Amino acid sequence: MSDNRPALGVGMVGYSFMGRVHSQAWRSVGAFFDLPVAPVMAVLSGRSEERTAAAAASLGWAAVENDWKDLIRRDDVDIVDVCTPGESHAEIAIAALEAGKHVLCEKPMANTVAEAEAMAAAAERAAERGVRSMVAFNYRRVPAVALARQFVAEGRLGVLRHVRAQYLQDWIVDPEFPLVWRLQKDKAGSGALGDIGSHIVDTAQFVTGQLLTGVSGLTETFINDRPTAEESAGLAAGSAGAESTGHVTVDDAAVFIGRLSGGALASFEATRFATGRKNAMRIEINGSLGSLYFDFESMNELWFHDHTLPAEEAGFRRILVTEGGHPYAGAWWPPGHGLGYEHTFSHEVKDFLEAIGTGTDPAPSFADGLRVQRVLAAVEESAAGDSRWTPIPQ
Ligand code: SOE
Repeated sequence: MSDNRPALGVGMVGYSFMGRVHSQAWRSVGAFFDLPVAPVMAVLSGRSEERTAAAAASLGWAAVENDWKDLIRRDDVDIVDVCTPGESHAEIAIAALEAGKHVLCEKPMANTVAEAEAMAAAAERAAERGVRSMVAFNYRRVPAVALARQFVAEGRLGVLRHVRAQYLQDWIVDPEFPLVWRLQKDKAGSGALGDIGSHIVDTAQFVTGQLLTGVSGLTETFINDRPTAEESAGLAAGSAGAESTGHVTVDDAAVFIGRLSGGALASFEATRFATGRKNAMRIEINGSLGSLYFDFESMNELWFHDHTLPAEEAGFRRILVTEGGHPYAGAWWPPGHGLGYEHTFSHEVKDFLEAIGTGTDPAPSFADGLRVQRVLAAVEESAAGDSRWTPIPQ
């Protein structure tokens, strides 16, 4: 498509795992989707001069700033993409919104409910001036997850009775795995609960169209001290050579049960200690007319059981979610030539750019991010109080 579309400059803060995958999305989205605006990868910001310059060169960013405040001040930045650890989300996102920049913010949206409240209030004020904001819950943009929501909304499952959601990883099972920022409360807010539990809370609420009204939870830290890590260490960090240890200040795993606003009973499990499970983000929903099952490790598939069929022929059947008529899928490859993790981020920025271009509010909004934050806080409160039932303020 060429091209009298408005160009929108993107400024991204952070260039580690999430920065890399977001860069891939900004780079590819315009080649596959017909967008009302054209994103320009204008500026990358990071504290280390040398590393930021190297990342900008390899990821495709035109310029570099070493202070995010300078990035926000630039006239060639219309959108700020926040890919930093949670500790700086609120400050960056609020400053960007106040400067009139649209904001895409990584999840969990904040480290505390108070920060999330301030962000949601800033987003509401900004929206009055046509400034948009969205939380980067990318799994909503897996075609099979979007199809699951469609099935529920069409009534194909009938009345929902059960939601069973799990997010299982195993990357910190080794006690020698270092104390990366994701294991430090002041940087990450919480552990498995916020990092991956937030995804399954959002996915469960998105697919069912219902909100959690209360929870009862347990959290656990299995390994309390770990070798210290380099500041930039990520998920694949090694610990060789570390001479000191530091204290893990977050949960390694969280399990909780909850009740959804439509009456369904839900269970959630978020852990980094499920040996053999790498990125098993799963959800099963059982309704009066049928059931659905999804596992991200087979992300192009949705399993559907139609309970209205005679018992002799009913049963879970696999839908390969790669048809042109499936959500997002038609923009990519012919049927059967599946998608990967990175595509979910392309879909996320596509939806965000469409909302900006058409002047509509994108989802999940910062208000949605705040609701998820309240669930996380309620799980922590419950876990600290003998798993006492804890209502979620609506
Ligand atoms: C680490 O647990 C992580 O990278 C999360 O932070 C992401 O949100 C998830 O998509 C994959 O795992």
